[in-house]
Amino acid sequence: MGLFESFKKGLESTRNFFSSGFTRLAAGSGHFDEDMLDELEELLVRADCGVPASEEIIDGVKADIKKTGDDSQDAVYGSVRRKMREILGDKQSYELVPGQLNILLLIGVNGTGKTTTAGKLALRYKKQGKKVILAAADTFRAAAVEQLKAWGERTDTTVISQGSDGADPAAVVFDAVHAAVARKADLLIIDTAGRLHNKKNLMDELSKIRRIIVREAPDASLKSLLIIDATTGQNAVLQAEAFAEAAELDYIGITKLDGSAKGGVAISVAYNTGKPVVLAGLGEGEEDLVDFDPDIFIDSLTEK
Ligand SMILES: Nc1nc2c(ncn2[C@@H]2O[C@H](COP(=O)(O)OP(=O)(O)OP(=O)(O)O)[C@@H](O)[C@H]2O)c(=O)[nH]1
Ligand SMILES: [Mg+2]
Repeated sequence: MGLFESFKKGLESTRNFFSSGFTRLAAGSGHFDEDMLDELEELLVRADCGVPASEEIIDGVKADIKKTGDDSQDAVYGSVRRKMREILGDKQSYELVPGQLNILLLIGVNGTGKTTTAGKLALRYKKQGKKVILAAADTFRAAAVEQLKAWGERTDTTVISQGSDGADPAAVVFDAVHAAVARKADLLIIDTAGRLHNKKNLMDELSKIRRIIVREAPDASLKSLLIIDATTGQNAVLQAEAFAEAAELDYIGITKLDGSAKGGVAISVAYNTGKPVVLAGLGEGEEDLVDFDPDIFIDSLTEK
């Protein structure tokens, strides 16, 4: 399946929700007055674009109408799409820096899809002929190491772990960084815990992990990727804001866009954190991870 088809399929529920709502709104006169624009804003909020981003989109629509005098259904739809595109920004991707060790730290609350994304990314880069190592730094949950090891087997990737539960994540990261340097790996992917006793513990642990990476591999290209779960809607946005504030955050990946009617979350999260969305999870399978493309996303979210 091509990228566009994958996105279209993944975002079907959101698209149906949004475009049928839009069509219903416009059905009467085919033109938008103030009240209808308010209703359109509400529709955007309900598609999980978030209040601030939805407001900005509708302000943009109003400014366009003022400028052109065109409040027709087509013109309004075009304005909405353009404003969404502006909020998402230009396409950005996670790229490996060639000829050096790249370290990708996967962070996010429990159940969002970190381990699955780690496995999918391992497969992607193995297929490109890269030397990849996975680090099982989620030592909080009993089955976490086993889950990552299963991905290691499936993708034929070395997994660095410290067998027993309750091992120190920082010690796993220390070992993994040394292994990655010694083996001249292209990419070390670090899977971290999503749940600790409280948020402060989680953030402290992430800081500790970062300190160790920077100390042990100062020349590596270190990036962090926050994984959020689209199905949790505005909760995912709140999480992203918290991580953007407390942990150094480079990129965002959104999982479970398949089947979620909350696809607008991508717009909300980009608006509220100012960080680029680079990856989209469109299913549980090992191939169901794609680079996030704002143009394709908007074409999939809205019916052209
Ligand atoms: N439908 C769908 N399911 C996904 C996607 N990504 C992950 N999942 C599923 O979500 C569930 C949780 O994924 P994990 O990768 O274990 O999440 P995690 O963030 O590592 O969770 P913790 O280790 O508990 O913090 C699993 O059942 C995955 O198969 C996706 O893009 N689409
Ligand atoms: Mg996990």
